[in-house]
Amino acid sequence: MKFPRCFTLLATAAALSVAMTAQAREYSVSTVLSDAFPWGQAAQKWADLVKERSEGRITLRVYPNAQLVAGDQTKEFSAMRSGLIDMAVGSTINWSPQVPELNLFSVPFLMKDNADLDAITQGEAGKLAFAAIEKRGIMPLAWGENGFRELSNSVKPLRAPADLAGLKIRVVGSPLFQDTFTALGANPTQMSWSDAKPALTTGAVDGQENPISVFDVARVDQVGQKYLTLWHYMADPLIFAVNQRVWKGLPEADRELLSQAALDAGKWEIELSRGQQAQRLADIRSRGVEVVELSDAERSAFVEATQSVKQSWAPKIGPQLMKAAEDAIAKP
Ligand code: X2X
Repeated sequence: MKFPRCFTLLATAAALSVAMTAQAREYSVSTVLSDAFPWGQAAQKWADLVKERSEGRITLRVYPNAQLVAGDQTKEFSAMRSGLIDMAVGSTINWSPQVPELNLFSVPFLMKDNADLDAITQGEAGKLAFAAIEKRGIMPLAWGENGFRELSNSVKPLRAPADLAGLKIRVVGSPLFQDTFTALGANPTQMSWSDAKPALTTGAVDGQENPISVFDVARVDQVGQKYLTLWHYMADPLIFAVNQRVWKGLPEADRELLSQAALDAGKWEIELSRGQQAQRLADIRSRGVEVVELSDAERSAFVEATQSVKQSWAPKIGPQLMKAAEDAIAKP
């Protein structure tokens, strides 16, 4: 059959565009913090790398402020598992209610510095943590970083567990934190990050704990948090992850692309975040915040006071993972 030339051209263009739409895909990526923070920048970097390397075929659209779960950050993992969210760059704290093994990172004073954290995430313990996530219907791809969490409050410099007596401290809605701050004699109050700043502003809570980058970018000092104790009691890594149905539906080459881009974005963000740390602390000090650094003896008192938390949570984290983490840290 012979078609007029213009018709053939049109038909070809239509066929091409169908093929392109069949190939071009967009996925949602959830984060708690926006790209004003290293966390959101990690997700955006992932999206940028994926866009570039797929030549625009794959779009990762980042939805910050836990908006896909109406601000309820501890529901992010479940929403991703159910397919409501395709992907996320999420904190181990927020996912630990569904993946108890991730409480490992919240055990107070388990890791003392970045070397300890890296020894865990980059070794056997990291593999076990990823296996625990995979077992629950999510494909983990790479590590990023929110950072070591420091303690701020509006009342006084905190140097000893006794200083926390009766202080109302905002914590994330993950049960281990309730235990840690109760063990310290404080009065922990669970709430999402979106509720935290208003609660600090009105004085409904006296204090909070978050990495220096979060304290700095969110200007937590402007809501009366005048004292910041650097106690490095725990760090929450970030995890780049994908819903398993989405993952299984991808061609092998796209899986490889997404995975490598996540690894590259994670590495980039960890370096960025660590590199900014000293300047951020200097800026926080210059805004009039009294920064408390603990002596070894002062820190030991906090370690001592929270020992019970490790004992009660170790069985939930699992002996194999606990041991792998402790072995990784003990290695010279
Ligand atoms: O809610 C917090 O404190 C935050 C932003 O650090 C997390 O999502 C774990």
